Amino acid sequence: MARTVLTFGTFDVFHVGHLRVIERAALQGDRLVVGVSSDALNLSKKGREPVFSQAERLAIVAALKPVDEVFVEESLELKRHYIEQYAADVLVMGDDWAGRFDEFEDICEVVYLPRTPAISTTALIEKISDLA
Ligand code: C2G
Repeated sequence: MARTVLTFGTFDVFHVGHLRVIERAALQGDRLVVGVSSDALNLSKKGREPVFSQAERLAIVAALKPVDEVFVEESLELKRHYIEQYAADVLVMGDDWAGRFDEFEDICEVVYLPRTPAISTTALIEKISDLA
């Protein structure tokens, strides 16, 4: 039986930290499904519009070699629903979310991977603004 891995993220201003977590998530199984957070979810969570729209962020993530399927994550509260919908065997998240999804251990494995140090969308936006 193929082992399905599910991960989530905004993946705005896509950078190597995003790539590394997706590559490592894929190694946890045979099929990688990625939930990309919607523009509305991003606005409510972070108080600002993402730089790239959800359609652009979805297109970038879908084009990556380790990614088999993408969908729009509409709400943080729907994790259990998405795990069931995609029949995920493993939920993978960066360790900035450590402990936050342990409640799903009744239906799948939950793995937190270390973040890639010293890179973030926020830091990139600041760096690019300084160059402008
Ligand atoms: N990440 C990483 N290293 C970085 C930056 C990000 O490993 N230097 C990982 C995060 O831990 C996360 C993924 O990349 O697993 C996506 O990061 P974000 O786009 O910041 O995602 P976030 O806004 O946390 O959205 O349902 C949860 C949300 O959709 C997650």
